[in-house]
Amino acid sequence: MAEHPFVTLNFSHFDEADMIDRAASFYIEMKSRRTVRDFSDKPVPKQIIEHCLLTAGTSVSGANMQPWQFVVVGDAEIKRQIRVAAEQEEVSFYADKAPEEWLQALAPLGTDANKPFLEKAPWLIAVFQQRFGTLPDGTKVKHYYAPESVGIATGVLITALHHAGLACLTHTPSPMGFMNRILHRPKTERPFLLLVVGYPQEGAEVPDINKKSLDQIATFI
Ligand code: IYR
Repeated sequence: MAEHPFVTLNFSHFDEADMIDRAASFYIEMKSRRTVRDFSDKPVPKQIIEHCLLTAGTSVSGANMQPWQFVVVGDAEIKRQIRVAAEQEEVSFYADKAPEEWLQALAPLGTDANKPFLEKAPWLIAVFQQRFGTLPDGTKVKHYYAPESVGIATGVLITALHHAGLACLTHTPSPMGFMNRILHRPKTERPFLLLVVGYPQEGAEVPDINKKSLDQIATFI
């Protein structure tokens, strides 16, 4: 057996007409995703979250190092601690740290330092980026393209959650060092973001904002 074995690729081919339909209907499905800030406290089965995390784990990563760690919080007391710590950072962000230009950019979203969803939503998923990995023999290995890899995996996770029928919010309190402390993660893991996951509150409202057109986001040459 070769030292680094290869296996035959398992790839699904479709008719071109089917591919066009699949691409267009997936666009329609994803176009309905909105960032939600008003969550219901309705429980979400853990099994759904587990499958969405497995999907995130299929993501591409530098040298297949898979430099991510997802800490899923359903415990009310830990959620409370996260809310307290996040709101503390947010108060100083909105009152002192954020430049006027940033506050103006956020104005259409209607955000402020108050983050009740961190306690109300059934699940918080804290995403960590691992700077280093450890081989089975204990050797430390560098993770290549870790921020890119974790960003891609988080995008896949958000897509999987939406596909499963859940809403989420990408929350990025800054700085996020408290996540290591509260969730007992080592210093070698850098908090990447906090995903708030659940169902929207009945009658939830979202800002009336649009996505850029294809012409604005892509150029064919
Ligand atoms: N982290 C803050 C501010 C914030 C920043 C960006 I960029 C957003 O898109 C939304 C909010 C907060 O969560 O309120």
